[in-house]
Amino acid sequence: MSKKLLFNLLAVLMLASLVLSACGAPTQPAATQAPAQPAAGGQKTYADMTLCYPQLGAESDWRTANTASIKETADKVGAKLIFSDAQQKQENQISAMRSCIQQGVNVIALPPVVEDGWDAVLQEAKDANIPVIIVDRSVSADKSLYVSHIGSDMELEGKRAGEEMNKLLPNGGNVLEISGTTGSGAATGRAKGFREALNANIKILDSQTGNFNPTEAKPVAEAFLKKYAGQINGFFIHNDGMAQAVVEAMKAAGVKPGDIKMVSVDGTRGGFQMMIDGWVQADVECNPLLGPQVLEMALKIMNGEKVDANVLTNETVYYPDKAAELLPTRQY
Ligand code: GYE
Repeated sequence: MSKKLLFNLLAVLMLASLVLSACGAPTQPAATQAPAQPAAGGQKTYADMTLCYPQLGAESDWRTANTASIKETADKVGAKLIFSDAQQKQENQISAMRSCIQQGVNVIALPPVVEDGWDAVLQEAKDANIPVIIVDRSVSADKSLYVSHIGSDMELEGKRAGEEMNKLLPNGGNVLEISGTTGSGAATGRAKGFREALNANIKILDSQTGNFNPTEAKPVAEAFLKKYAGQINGFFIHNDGMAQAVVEAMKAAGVKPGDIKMVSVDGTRGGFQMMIDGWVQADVECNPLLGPQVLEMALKIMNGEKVDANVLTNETVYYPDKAAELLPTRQY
């Protein structure tokens, strides 16, 4: 090294030490001052996540929107999704869950078609250390078998429907109900809440299931209109898809919009159109766009963070007066 170079190097070192002491340079080891680096195996991100979503079927616009919300959110955040469609069969959902357990997914988010019969498979997931979030409808299984439930308060929806029917039939009357899938939390809760809220002067003449499916609801509506012709003041229909089938049956039977009051559930675009056309007088909202909440909770669980045991969706009731204005803003 030349003398000049050595001199320059020393000068630089001296200057550096001067600057450091002037700034009150740390006397402690640098490591304790530096921002903590995430340790290997520390905070998980969406890129580490494989989420299993054994969807129950594709029976309604609500369901289609729910599926889209889960898929779009997983795509957006970069999580891997194992999606299946059980076509309304609980046994299909159970085998989809078993396959997810075998594949060692990080989290299972389950929208259960019915309430009962989940204990065994939930226990299997628990034994494999795979946390389960119940989404949308509820289960009757012990709460220790799953981490949380994210979805609507179905009984409250039924109560809201009952209150709307009371307002529509202030002098009482006869109503008919077409309910959702028998044994599902959505149908059971809505039926219960409706009965709790209904005024004593309103009589439920009959109630049949339409399985949340317009094709199955149509013959039920036709039979009701025939059997109870001239006696029906109101319809409580458990979702908008089935209400659309009731409208078709009413048109065919010569019933005019508003002759029979109708309260429906979901708040889909179809529901809004029926309000605009005068067939539905109140639509109780049920929000299917649960993707962001589900994915966010799944990540929290993967990181060992505490999550709420029950996360209820914030919902309202829609009426014909605002339907035309709101329809273009509806996302499902
Ligand atoms: O109301 C109906 C769907 O479980 C809340 O299922 C959901 C219900 C929804 O098919 O349209």
